[in-house]
Amino acid sequence: MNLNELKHAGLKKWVEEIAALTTPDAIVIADGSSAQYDALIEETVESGLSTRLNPEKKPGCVLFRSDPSDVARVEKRTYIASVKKEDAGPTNNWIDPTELKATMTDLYRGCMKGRTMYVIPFSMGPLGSPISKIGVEITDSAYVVCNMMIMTRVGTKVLDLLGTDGYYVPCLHSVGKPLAEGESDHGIWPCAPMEHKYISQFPETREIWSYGSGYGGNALLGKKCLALRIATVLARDEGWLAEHMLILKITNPKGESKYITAAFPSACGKTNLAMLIPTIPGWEVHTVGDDIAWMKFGKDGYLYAINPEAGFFGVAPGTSKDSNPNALIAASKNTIFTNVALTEDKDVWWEGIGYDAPGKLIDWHGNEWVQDKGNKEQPPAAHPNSRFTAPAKQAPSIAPEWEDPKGVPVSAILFGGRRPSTIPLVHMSRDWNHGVFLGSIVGSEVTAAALDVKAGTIRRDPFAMLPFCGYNMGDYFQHWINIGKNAPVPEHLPKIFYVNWFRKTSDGKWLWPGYGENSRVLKWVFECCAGTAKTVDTPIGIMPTVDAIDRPEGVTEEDMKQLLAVDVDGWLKEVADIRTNHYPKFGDKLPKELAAMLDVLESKLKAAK
Ligand code: OXD
Ligand code: MN
Repeated sequence: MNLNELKHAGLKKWVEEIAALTTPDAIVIADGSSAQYDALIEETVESGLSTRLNPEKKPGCVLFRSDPSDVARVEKRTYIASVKKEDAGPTNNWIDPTELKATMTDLYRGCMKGRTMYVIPFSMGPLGSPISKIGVEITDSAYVVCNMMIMTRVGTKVLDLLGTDGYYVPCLHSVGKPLAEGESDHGIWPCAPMEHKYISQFPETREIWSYGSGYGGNALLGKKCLALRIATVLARDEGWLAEHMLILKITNPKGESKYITAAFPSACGKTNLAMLIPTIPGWEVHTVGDDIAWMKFGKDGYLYAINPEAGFFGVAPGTSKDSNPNALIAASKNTIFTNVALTEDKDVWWEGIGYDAPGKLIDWHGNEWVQDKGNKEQPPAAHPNSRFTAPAKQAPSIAPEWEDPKGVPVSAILFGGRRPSTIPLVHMSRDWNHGVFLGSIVGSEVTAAALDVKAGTIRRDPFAMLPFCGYNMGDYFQHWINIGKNAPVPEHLPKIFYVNWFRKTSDGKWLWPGYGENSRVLKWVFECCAGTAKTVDTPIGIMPTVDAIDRPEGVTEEDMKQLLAVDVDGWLKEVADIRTNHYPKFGDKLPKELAAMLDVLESKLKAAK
C-alpha cells in the first residue's frame, strides 16, 4: 500500500508534512500482514540489527540490542506540554508547547535521512469497541513497527475503520539518528544523546512527539504515551478511567467468576499476577491484560474494562517456570526479545530464568560472558530491564473473552507496591472515597524500569500513575472521586483493596512467598465481593481475620499475625509523611475528601494507641 492509497485526507496531509520535515528515503505503510512483519524482521536480521533465534527452540523469535544508554523510560526527558504549567501539575515535567514544538521541529528536520519512514495505523483496544481509540504512529524504526504489530492491532482494517475523516491520535517518533551514505546501525539500535531525547505529550491537541529513544516505553507510542498519558486526558473529559492496571479473571470451584484489576508501580509483578497459577485447589485465574485497563460504565452501572493492548511487553529477568510459566510459554515463539543474553545455540537466557547459564553467552552488550557463580559483583548477562514482546493470545492463561469489545465487569480494584514494612498483606477500603485515598498514597521501593530514579528508595507513586498521568495529579484524584460520585449504580462500583506481597522480617527475609500463593489473597478479595468473607474492622480499613486466609506452606500463624497486624506506629509515620511530604505537593488541587480521609485515619490510629 502506498501513500496515494490513503483515503483519509487529513492523515495523508500529516504524513506528507512529516516526510517533508524529516526527509526519509522511503515511506512504507504498515498493513498489518504477517508477510510484511516477516519481511521487516528479515531486513533487520540481514542488516545485523537483530539476531534470529534457533527456530527449533524459539520459532519466529529475534533478539535486539539497544544502545547501552537506551534501556528504559527516561522520566526526566518526558514532558506534559499543556498550555498552562499548572495543568501539567507538580508531578510532571513541563515545557511550553510552542517552545517545545520549535525545539523538536529543529531536531526532526532531516532526522530520517537514509532511513525508511513507516506509517502505523493502530487501534488501542479491540477493533470497533466503543472503548477503543485509534492512533497513527510515524516512526523510522523497524523495531518499533514490529513491536507495535505485536502490542496493538495494526493495519488496513484500522484505516478502514478510520474512513475518510475519522479521529486518530497522531504519534510521531524518530530514533534521532540520520544515516549518511553507506553508514549502518552497527548491530544495536541507534538513539540520540540524552539531552536530545524528548518524550512529549501535548494534552490539549492530543498529540505525541517522541525523539531520540528506541526503548519500548518511549517509542511504542500506543502504550504509555497514548494508552495512559493522552488517554487519561480523554478519560477525564469523557467520564471514564485510563489506568496502569492488569485485568484478571478469578473463578471459584463452583465456576463463578469475578474480574479484578490491579495497579502496581512498574516491575512489581503485574505480569506475574495477571498470569498467576493458583495454589488453591479448584480455583482458576485467567489473564485479560497485564499493564493497562480502560474502564467505562456499562448500562447496568458496572465498570467495564478492556485491555487496550494486544501483547505483553514483559520484564524478562526473574521470569521462570516457577515464577511465571504462562509468560515463558507466551514468549516461546513469535516473540521479540530485547537486551537479554544469547546462548551458543541461539536461545535466550537471563538472570532468574531458573537454571544456570549454559556455557558461553553473549551478554546484552554483545560481549562474551561466562557465568561466575561465586562472584556477586559480576555484571548481569541480561539487562535488568530486558524485555520480551509476545502476542497476548499465546499465553495459555488468556481469558477466552479477553477481546470482548464490551469489556469485562470489574468487581475489585487492587493497589499495591513493594513495601518491606508497615503495609499489611491486604486491607479493603470502607467505601469508594477511602479507596481513592488508598490509591493516592501508594508507595514503592524503586526498581529498574525507569532510568533516572534511585533504586532502593521508596517513592510515592499514586495509583502507580506517577510517570503516566497526562494532567495535574490533583485533578486526577478529583476525577476518581467524581467517578464515585457520578456512578450510575453506586452499589455496582468495584470494591477497592490495598495489597502488599513484599513484607520482610526485620532480618530481611520474605514474610510471604508471593507468586501463585497470592491466589489465597485473591480468594479473600473474591469473598469480600461475594459478601462471604471473614472480616474485621480496623483503624486502617477492613481486614481479614487471622484465619480468613489459608496459610501457604512455610507461613506460620505467627507470620500471618505479623502480615495482618495494624502497625499503629508505622502507620502514624506514614500519615506524617503524607501530611508533610506528599499531599502538600498538590496544593489546593488536593480534593477535600482526601484531606478529610487523612484526618480520619490519624484520629482512628491515635485512638487505637
Ligand atoms: C512498563 C512500565 O514497561 O511500567 O510497563 O515501565
Ligand atoms: Mn507498566
